[in-house]
Amino acid sequence: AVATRADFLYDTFPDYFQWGVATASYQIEGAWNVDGKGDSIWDTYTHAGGNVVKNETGDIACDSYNKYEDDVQLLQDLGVNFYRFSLSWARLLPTGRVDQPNQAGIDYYNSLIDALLAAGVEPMVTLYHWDLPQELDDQGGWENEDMVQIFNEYAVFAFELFGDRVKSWITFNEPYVFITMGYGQGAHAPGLQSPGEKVYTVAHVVLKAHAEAWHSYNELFRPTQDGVIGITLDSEWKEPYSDDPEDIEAAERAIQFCLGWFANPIFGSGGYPTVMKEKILEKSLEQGYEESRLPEFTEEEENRIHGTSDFFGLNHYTTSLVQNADRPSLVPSYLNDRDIITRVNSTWDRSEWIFVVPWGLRSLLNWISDSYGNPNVIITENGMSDSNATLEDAHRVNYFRLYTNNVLKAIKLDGCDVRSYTAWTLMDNFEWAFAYDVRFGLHHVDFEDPERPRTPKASAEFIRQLVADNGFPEPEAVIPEVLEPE
Ligand code: GBH
Repeated sequence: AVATRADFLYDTFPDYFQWGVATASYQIEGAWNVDGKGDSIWDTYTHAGGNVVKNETGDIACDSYNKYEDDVQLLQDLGVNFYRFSLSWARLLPTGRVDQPNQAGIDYYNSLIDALLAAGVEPMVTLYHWDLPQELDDQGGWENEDMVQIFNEYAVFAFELFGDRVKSWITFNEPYVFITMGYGQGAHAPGLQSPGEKVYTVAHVVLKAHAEAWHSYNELFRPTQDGVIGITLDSEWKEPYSDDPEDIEAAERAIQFCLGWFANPIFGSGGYPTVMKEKILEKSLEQGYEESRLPEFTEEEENRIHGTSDFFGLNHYTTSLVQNADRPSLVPSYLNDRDIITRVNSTWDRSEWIFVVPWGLRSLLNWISDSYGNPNVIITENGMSDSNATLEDAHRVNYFRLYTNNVLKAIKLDGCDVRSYTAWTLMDNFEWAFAYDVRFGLHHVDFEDPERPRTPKASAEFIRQLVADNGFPEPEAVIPEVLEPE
């Protein structure tokens, strides 16, 4: 019989496959104002009030600044190969600039890295997971062209300090999200609302900053430190709403406007996707602009950015359906520029904004392979939320089981070059605008208790077994199948 999309694949991952879990500094560390740390834009944004559920903050969060040894123990218990965490730029450099480092911040990350290595867990470090030092935002933040060199100096500072032990670096986490949320919708720090203009100019600066940091590592550090450095991009899978060719084209366009925006300059043909250039120019002229709201790279810049990633870092959570739509609008917006309508299938199981569509990840991995010449992909985040505090998180176990099985199918049945998988997240933490109301953790954290105790959920045991087995070995007895939704 021919296998269908819903069939579960009993097999193991390749021997080289690596497993990890992830966190980010602002979401877990707390200790927002101790030992010389500077403020970040998330300190400002949460303290301002009115921006985040219940006006919660990351002031304490999981208190990982003080409890990192507990975190390392949890990682060791899970048996994962690596831990993906991010550096708080303002803890290392309170002003954002390298001329005034904070020794306590340096000591903290040295201790964490050393504890990880002693526990047999490789550190994977993200330089920027959204907590820009406030002083740099005061100077224009990511709108400021000077950020290209300022970020590069920070990156070099981190390579010099930690690169003897850190062999995997990620420049930016999800530029699409922090730019559209922070500068488009205003739902993340720094809370600006310029969805038709600043989103594009900020992305331009971020792409250049990423490229400079990659070149610095490549030229100055790779020869002695011998690690890898890349970027993490996020994307939903966009499934055509119908088999109407216009919807098929619209779904492709939707991916280009999200993933392609950042991936085409680095992994694709270079520069922004053609469809973005065309649509945004057309809309801009209609709206009375004299030129496109999408900036252009010089040929030199385009070449400087192209090829600047040693891997394709991918964060993926969910899928949506895309329908073609003409969206004439006088209001410039990256959402309207796409000319699509997004829908969901009401039969899909969901939790908050996540619809459980496991085959969407397999489709996306195939799209990346087809579009960018089968690059080596590291899945840097994938996970499932809930809004209750249960330890019996069967829905999360189901999500991980089916999503990781689709990674396995992408590798074994489709030939996609996926090298690792990272579960989001080690423990419940500060979930940005949703604060503590939305939980993604493998471990429950009690935010009412000053000790912030961590307790494993059923999903932690599931991941531990998955890592131990390196996949899904053939079951000894026939067990009832859990079929995927179509
Ligand atoms: C990732 O972002 C982040 O890298 C990570 O820090 C985060 O904790 C994790 O995923 C889980 O969210 O309900 O319509 O308002 C995901 C970015 C931003 C996507 C908020 C969903 C809310 C959609 N997310 N967005 S809505």
